[in-house]
Amino acid sequence: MMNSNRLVCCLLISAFSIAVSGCQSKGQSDQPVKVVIPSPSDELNVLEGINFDYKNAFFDDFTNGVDFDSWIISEDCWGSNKGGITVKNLFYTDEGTLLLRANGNYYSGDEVQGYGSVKDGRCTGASLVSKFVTGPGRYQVKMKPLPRLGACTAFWTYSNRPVAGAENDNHEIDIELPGGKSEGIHSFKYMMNTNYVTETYMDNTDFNIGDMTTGKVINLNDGEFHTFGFDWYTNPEVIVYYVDDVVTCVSEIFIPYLLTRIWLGVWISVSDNFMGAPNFESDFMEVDWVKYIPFDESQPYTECEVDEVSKSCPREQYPSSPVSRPKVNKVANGDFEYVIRKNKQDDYGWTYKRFNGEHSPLSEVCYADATSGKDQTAGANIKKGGYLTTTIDAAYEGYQYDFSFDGITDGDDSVCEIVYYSSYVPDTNPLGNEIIKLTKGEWDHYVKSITCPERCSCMTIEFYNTKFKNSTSSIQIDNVTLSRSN
Ligand SMILES: [Ca+2]
Repeated sequence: MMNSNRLVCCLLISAFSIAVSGCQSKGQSDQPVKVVIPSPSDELNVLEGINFDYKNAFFDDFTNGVDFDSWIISEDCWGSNKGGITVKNLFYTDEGTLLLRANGNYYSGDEVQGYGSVKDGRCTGASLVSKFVTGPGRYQVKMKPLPRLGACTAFWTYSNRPVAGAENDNHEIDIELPGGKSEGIHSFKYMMNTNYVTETYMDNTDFNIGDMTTGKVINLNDGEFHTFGFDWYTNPEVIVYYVDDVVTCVSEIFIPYLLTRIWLGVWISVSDNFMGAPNFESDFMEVDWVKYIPFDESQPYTECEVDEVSKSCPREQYPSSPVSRPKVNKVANGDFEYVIRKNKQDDYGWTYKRFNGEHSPLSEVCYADATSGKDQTAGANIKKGGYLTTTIDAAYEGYQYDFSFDGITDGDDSVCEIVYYSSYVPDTNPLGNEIIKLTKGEWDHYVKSITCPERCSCMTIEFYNTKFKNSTSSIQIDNVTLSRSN
């Protein structure tokens, strides 16, 4: 970024607020007005001499779900995507928020089908596109990004115009999470800000918000709502990206100028290099509101036919009743019932292994079956030399979880071990661990409160017998749950 300090300074000089009644309409537009912004109070100033066009502002807090007149719900699959996006992953809550679900690699349900190369509902997400068109202005979303690696939580503009004999004009302004790719990792300490004017000319910043000078560690999947946004100017040509009151990027190159639309959603790329591997079952992006306030006529743009989507959802399929916000189990397939639905134990989140030196077949020392769980449901077995493990990513310092499982053992050396790592996926240098000892006897329900230690980025949950290949103990495990409690 060149000359960014000057702009950051003038943008952060002071907080100010503007009363709607004091604003004059600047020009006419056919953009619909859903709700007049009641009392905008913006932390970030606008460039001097440029005014907001409040008359054509748009605000949606999704109180009654997704408004058919404002939003297209996309049923689609773009690029060389994996599973695409569908209304079946879209919900609104009785608390007035929108929930956009992504199903990761370990989704084992059958209520969602994909549109891309993966058809069984894995690697699917959800997305909205504005029916109205937009231009230069302030774009904001208050949301909780989907808190796991591998799913791209995004808020963006998109307009793609064919050009004879050349690359398309691909005009985009993107906020995407998680970031970290520039450091060779995937992390919610980073977010990506990218603007394009063709399919290759773009300016990308992978901003490390975890390094903020406040000294406070910030992770953008912390379970709190954050306000993400960008101010898109065309005169002067500049885009200012921010989260809450922190400017994350000031771009002065490859600034879009085409009329566009607002997009938001969560989706899974064909490449794990982009956002990491989606190694989770299902989780949610949650949106409180979306705001768009155009700038006045001082900010020119080029009219064009603005792309919509290849396939959209009919009105009768829009979500019609609210749901309660679900408590997400961060452990994929913790009840093991997938082994019945899928008739296999691998590929759905649990790893069944043997310690070094154990030569009995895996099928004898660590396996799942249809009847080894609680109440003769599906469950897992761990005997001498075997160990069962699963990984939870994007679990950062200070995150608290309620952890529980059902277990039974006939021995005195059976444990559950939780291991913490500073790397974004488990490596050979754990930060520390905690052990839960199982008690010999009947089925027991084990409960533990977990707090991720300093520098934590992920953890594993493991079940095994500590006498290893000399153990005579037999463990059965079921109903493993891990949910955020702070
Ligand atoms: Ca079970």
